Amino acid sequence: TGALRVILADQLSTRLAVITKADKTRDVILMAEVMSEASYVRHHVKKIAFLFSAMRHYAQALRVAGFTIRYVTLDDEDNRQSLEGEILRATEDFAPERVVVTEPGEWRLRESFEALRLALPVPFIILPDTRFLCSHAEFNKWAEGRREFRMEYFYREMRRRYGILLEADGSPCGGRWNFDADNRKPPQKGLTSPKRLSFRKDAITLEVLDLVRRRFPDGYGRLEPFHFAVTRRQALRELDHFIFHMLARFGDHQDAMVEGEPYLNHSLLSAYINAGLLYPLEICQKAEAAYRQGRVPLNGAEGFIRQILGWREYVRGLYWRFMPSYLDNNALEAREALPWFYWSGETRMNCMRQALSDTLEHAYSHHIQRLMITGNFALIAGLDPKAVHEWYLAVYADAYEWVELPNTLGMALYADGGLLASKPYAASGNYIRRMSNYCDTCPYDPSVSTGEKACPFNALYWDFIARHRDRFEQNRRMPFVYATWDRMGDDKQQALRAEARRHVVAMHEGRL
Ligand code: FAD
Ligand code: DLZ
Ligand code: SF4
Repeated sequence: TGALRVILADQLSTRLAVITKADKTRDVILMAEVMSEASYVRHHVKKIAFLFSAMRHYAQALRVAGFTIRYVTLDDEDNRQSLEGEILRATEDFAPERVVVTEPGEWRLRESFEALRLALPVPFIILPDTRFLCSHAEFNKWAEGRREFRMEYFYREMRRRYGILLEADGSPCGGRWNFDADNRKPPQKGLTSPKRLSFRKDAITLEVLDLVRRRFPDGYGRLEPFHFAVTRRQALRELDHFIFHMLARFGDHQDAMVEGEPYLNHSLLSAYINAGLLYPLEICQKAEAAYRQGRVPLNGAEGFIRQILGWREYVRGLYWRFMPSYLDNNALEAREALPWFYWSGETRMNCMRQALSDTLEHAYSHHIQRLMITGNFALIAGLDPKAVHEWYLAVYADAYEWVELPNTLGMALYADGGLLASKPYAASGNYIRRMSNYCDTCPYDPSVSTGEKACPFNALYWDFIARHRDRFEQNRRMPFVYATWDRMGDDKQQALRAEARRHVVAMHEGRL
């Protein structure tokens, strides 16, 4: 055998060198469903089913294209149930001249591949992941010597490098780089979202659903209904559906939240991009084309492109630059255990219950639910960052550590001390009332801060502000917060802080 070429579950792309450089006559492609990867956190069962079905479809397409594939299913009796074990076993069986893999997306796997290198009798070649638009070297060049790593400046460079939304003279379309000021509109009454696609489940998917049902009986989340795209062709249909029907309104309601509308105008593409079914650049180019054809306004196209060309590449750059120590950050010394309702969804707080039940049901919630509901609560209640991180890594179909960790630890929890975010995303019930309709049916009242009907976000917010005064008082982006706090006077401050402590006790006792 020539080379043993390994494809991981989130590398289902045919443009990676591990495939384009393969010799169909001599090489073997290895793909393996393994328990170690399926259980290192308590993954949502839809995430496991999506990945296994997409892997099997991808392997089938390669087989049709003439490649030799060793595909190891989870149920295979000989399966050693870890990637390292399966690479070693295939090396024993095929005696390849070398083993080739694309760099994995998580530090933990990268480390164990380094150890595997020593155990393999043949050279082990780890190739760069060229699906990303900014290489490690390019990111490090940008980051070198900077004290602050602000996404906005990184994003402008990426726009220039890829010529996205630029005028002929190189200036940004519309005269500004960022149109966020036009976005973030609260939801008007009756805001709904166009119908989403649902893909027919073929024999492969049905078999995978059966496997997941049998092997993960206590898994997190609801397995069915299962609507995911599982091939590139289907994912491309999802992309076109979004560009044609949702992108025009993406900007306006990017931050809105509506009960019973988990998707609104979001793209639902993250799971597909991250697994390799879609390429980030093709998405940005299609969004730009829709703008140039006059089908979508600039604020929608720009806001969407910024998420992919900007945020997504930027968090990946930070992850690899600061791992492995990044994982241990806990700048705000948050130590509260993760309350059980994050897993069960059983809480009286309606905003939390909606975000958590969307998550259980769909392995999805949109960015503002992740950041300003579940993330904000974790921040102001002082939940332990590692526990929160493991939760986010488990429950979303798009979750891999390279993208999840900076978003959780940096953006949502400020646990990296402001490396990523210039201010903490802490908010009281008032923000949630403005941006959603969740408060309308909640037993708590967002305008009340102490007493039986008090919205827990209020006292927790003020307690957060008070307990981190030393750190945030000088923050340029929080000018009025401490003035407001000081104006409240001693009695009110004491009452709010006592109320916050009661909320934390109630949270641990499952009464919140
Ligand atoms: P859209 O709103 O339609 O955005 C378009 C695309 O932009 C997304 O598909 C995604 O690829 C990209 N994008 C948007 N925001 C971000 C961001 N902040 N960082 C990186 N890419 C972004 N995203 C993940 O892909 N995996 C995660 O595990 C993940 N964990 C998160 C955890 C927390 C606490 C927070 C606050 C955010 C997290 N995000 C994560 C980012 C973002 O919430 C999701 O990418 C988005 O909700 C996916 O839904 P969508 O495809 O409908 O996104
Ligand atoms: C997430 C995941 C799961 C659930 N299962 C597998 C698997 O069985 N086989 C595999 O090759 N990869 C799996 N993955 C994805 C890996 O964990 C992923 O490559 C790393 O998280 C790095 O991004
Ligand atoms: Fe959430 Fe408070 Fe509104 Fe209830 S009142 S939905 S807890 S913000």
